[in-house]
Amino acid sequence: SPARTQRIDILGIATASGASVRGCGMGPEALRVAGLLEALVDLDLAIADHGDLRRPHPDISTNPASARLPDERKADVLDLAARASDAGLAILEAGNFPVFLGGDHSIAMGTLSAVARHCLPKRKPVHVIWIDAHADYNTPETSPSGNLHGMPLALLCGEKEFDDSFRGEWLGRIDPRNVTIFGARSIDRDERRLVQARGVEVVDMRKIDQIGVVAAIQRVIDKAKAQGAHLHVSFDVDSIDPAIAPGGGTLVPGGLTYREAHLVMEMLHDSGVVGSLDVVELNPFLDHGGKTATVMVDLVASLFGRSVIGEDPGPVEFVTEA
Ligand code: B3U
Ligand code: MN
Ligand code: MN
Repeated sequence: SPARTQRIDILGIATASGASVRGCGMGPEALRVAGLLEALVDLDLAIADHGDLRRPHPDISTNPASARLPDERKADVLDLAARASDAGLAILEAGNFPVFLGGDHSIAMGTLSAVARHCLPKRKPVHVIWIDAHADYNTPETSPSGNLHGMPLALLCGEKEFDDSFRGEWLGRIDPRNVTIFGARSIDRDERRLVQARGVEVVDMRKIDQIGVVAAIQRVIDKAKAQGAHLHVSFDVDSIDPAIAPGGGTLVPGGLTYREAHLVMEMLHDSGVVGSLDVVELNPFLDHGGKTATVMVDLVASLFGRSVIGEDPGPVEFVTEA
């Protein structure tokens, strides 16, 4: 998606404080070890690595003895979100393309608020494609787990059930009608009611099976293009089938295949509307010898234009439903 001259700026947010399973705080480093930077250099892209944001104390991801209380974990999440928001905004204002490496999915509070702070004053709408097995649209009321990585979209979309302690740049920054959850197969009962009431588009696995991944992703692209929007891609590794991507803490069977996931990234690249990316929930401790990290590196390369033969196969023709 980015113009050839646009630099890609990598920022890790090394935390698992929004999750209950330890390990995804190691995600950014695993993605680097798996060759993320080399893959982008290979595509002749300019890159800068800003390193990782982290809390000064041991994260729950690295030190069982420090397993933190819910209030402390919440403080971690909010602090990192605020810092990711400012750092992300600086990257965008410099004209660069931010790639945010999680960390658990709570980091999207910060990353998407950065995108909103950059785009909305310029009257550029923000669209979000949330590629995930889950909807991450719980509130403290609806959440069965209390884990904040299940709540970032609800906060960003301005749900009212968050008390004042959750205030920050993220609150209500995103219009729920500009959000598509893609690849969903596990949504909690009350969470589903909220998503439906707010007009969030949910492309669940059944829909992908029925209409096909090409039509499903093309609809998202068409919607974003029609509005001249900045499209933010928030990619949770658990969207992919666990057989291919075992390195996650909340796996759900029946996910995207390797080929579906790549086609999604290739079509998003060709659309030219993607302006920012999260790669979240990679848990190197649960991964099988870097298998999931490697898949994610390849998927990011596809989003930035890697192709087998270097030729666009041409326009896709199909009939969409009204
Ligand atoms: N919806 C459940 C499960 C979950 C959401 N996101 C992840 N897991 N990674 C919850 O806890 O909110
Ligand atoms: Mn998620
Ligand atoms: Mn998920």
